[in-house]
This record gives sequence, C-alpha cells and structure tokens, in this order.
Amino acid sequence: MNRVAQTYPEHLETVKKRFGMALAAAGFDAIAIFAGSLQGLFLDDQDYPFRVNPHFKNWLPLLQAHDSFVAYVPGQKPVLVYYQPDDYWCLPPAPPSGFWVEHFDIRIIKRPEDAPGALPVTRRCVFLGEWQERFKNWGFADVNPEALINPLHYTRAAKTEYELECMREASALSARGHRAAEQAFRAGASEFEIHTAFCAACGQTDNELPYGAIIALNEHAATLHYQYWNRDKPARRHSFLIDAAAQVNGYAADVTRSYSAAGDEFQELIDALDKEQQLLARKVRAETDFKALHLETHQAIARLLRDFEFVRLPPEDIVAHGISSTFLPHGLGHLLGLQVHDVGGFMASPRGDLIPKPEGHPYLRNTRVLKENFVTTIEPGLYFIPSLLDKLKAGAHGRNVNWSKVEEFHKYGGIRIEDNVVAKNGSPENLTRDAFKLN
Ligand SMILES: [Mn+2]
Repeated sequence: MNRVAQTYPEHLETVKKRFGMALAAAGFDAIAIFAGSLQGLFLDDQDYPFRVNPHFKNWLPLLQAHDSFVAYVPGQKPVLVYYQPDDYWCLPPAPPSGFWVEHFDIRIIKRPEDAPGALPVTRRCVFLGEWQERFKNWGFADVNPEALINPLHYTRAAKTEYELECMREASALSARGHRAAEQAFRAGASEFEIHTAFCAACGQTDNELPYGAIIALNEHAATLHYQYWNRDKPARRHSFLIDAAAQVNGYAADVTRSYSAAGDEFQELIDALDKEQQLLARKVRAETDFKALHLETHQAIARLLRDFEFVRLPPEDIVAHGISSTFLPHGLGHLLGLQVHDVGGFMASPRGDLIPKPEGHPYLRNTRVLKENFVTTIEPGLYFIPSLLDKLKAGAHGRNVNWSKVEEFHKYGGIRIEDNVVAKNGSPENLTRDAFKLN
C-alpha cells in the first residue's frame, strides 16, 4: 500500500473532527457538501471544464464527480451520494474504487433529482457548496453560513500527513515538468511548445493543472500572471520564467523558476535572489509571523537593488521610500493546499476575525502566524515592469535610480523563485527543493 493510501484513514478522522467541531460551533447536526454541477456555455451545448468544490475533495479524491454529495452526520459513517448516470454521450464517472471507498456509505443515483432521497437530511442539516434553486425544497436549514465556513477555512491551513503526501507527489510531478520545460527553453522552443512539454512531463492536461501555467519568455516575465502561450519564437531569447505545477488528489503544488539564456549578469541576479529565497524558506517554522517574513523579503530585495547598482541608496531607504515595491509588487507567498491561493490566509481565529495586511502591502495573501504543517509558498520576485517603473521615475525618488541599467534589464522581464514549504517546529520541509533533488 502506498503512503497516500496508508495515511488516508487518519486524514479522514481529522476531517470528521474538524467538520464536527464546525457544525457544533455553528449549531447544525449534519452537512451536505455539494460537488458542483457542470456549467454550460451561453447558447451552446458544451460545458466549461469542471472544478470540484474544494470542501468536497477534502473528504475524498474525487475530482470529476459533478452532481454528487458528501454528507456527514457526526458519529455516523460519511455518505457519498454518487451521481453515475446512464449516458452514452459522455463516459459516466467510474464505479467508486480505491483506498477511500470502504470508509463511505456509497449511494448511487442515476438522476440529480434523486439526491434528496439518498441524503441523510436531518432537522438541522446545512448545505455547503454552489447553491441552485432546485435545492430549495430539499430541507436544508441554511446555506454556506459563515459560522460554519470560518472554522473550516481556519483549520485547514494545517495539513494532515495524507495531504502532505499528496503534495509531495504533486511536487514530484511538477519537478519533472519543470525539467522538461527548461530543456525545451534551452532547445529554442516557443512558449506554446514549452507548455506542451511541461504538460507531457507532468502527465496532466492543462485543464487538470491546479492553475493556468505561466510560461513567459523575455519581457513577458514582467507580467505577473502572463496568460498566453505564444506560438512565435522570439528573435532573441534572453530569459524564461515558468510558474506552473501539477496537482494530486486535488492538492496543488505551485512552483516558479527563472532562467537566463546566457551566463550573464541576469543569471547572477537570479542566483543572488535564489540564495535569499532559500534563507527565507528556512524560516518557515511554527510561530513565524508571515507578515514579518514578507517585510524581511523587502529588505533582501533592497540589498539586491543596491548590490547590482539599480538603486543608489542604502537598503533601509530603498524599503522606507517604497522603491522595493516597484520591483516586488506582490506578496511573499500564500497558503497552499486544496486551492492554489488557499483560503484562510488572513484569519486571526476560527470565528473569522481578520489580521490586517501591513500598510503599503495590499497584495500580501497571508498575515497569519505559521503553525506546524501549514504549507505556504515562498516566492520572492524582482521584476522590471514598465508601468510601475514609469511611476517611480516620475516620483520624488526617481533620481536615485540608475535608469540606464534598469532599461538594460527590461528585456529579461523579471525573476520569481517559488517553493512550497511545510512549517515545522524544527527545520522546515521544502517540498519543491526535495522534489527537484529526487526527480
Ligand atoms: Mn504562488
């Protein structure tokens, strides 16, 4: 039996406990978690790619089970109401099989409207998922109440061993994809060809990836979420940024690497940022305040801006004047798991009160103090973004910038280096670096 299967029963106990506590806190005695439905395209008979409700896949590794439910009454075996239509247009979901099946009371339905007869709807049963009008007479006591969702989002930051195992496997696939992508880049491939090589090496279609792969050559790397896969090969290649990853059983990896085409000063800048990134990743420990780590990142970026003579000021002043934010206009990282930008990054408690972002850092996605087995990304970046640089140039501190040097670097776009790191009481586990070593 593999590690994923081995660790699943304990994971399910944790999930039951977390849902039991959330139900008690919110005043319900059962829950029905809806996987979601297919969404049709306007004036068409096709559907958008299906993305399952993350709360549903927290219970079991079913990603394509549209119109199914997981239902749970604390103290009882969880129920899977599994929609398996007779259909000869589309292949119906396969009969349930695998390590999780024995843990569920499985009830097959052939039509979505048969679900109410199969669900254990109690007097105080709460619904969790994308609501539809057709559910309104099914007897639910409430729909997606915050009093239920807040404790679920708060507690899921800490991963079970099963979840970590899924994420280790996702990291392994991602590392294989990244190696293939780098090779394709070195061989002169277009963004489109690199993307194809990445998917093939991961063994996942682009719809199966946890997020749209960012495959950026040259100045495209300056667009943080660059979303195209250009078919043309650039006349000259200077740099390559890839932010792409795989998922396993619905648990995501989120990995970025940056490359220079030559052993030039841009490669030196990548290497220097890589060193700083690894120092930051080592600080992912229980009781680390992520806000403070984000602010430390700005000091590191400021040192690079001075050392590479982009800005003629001491690092403290580069940060104090907000200059580092021109070059790093996003947060250090975010929680990771069932969703790529996982929920719960600002929560101070299971009740839903929030920890504010530090002033001047509107794009930070995690303000929490880390606890054991939180998984976070560590993704410092340094970019040459024309619109932000124009603003800096026009402002009071523009005169401290070495503009001729900055302009030389426009062609590279920028750098981002992103690992997925598990907070521990001692040394953290770097899922990404470990995966690159082993794959
Ligand atoms: Mn990320």
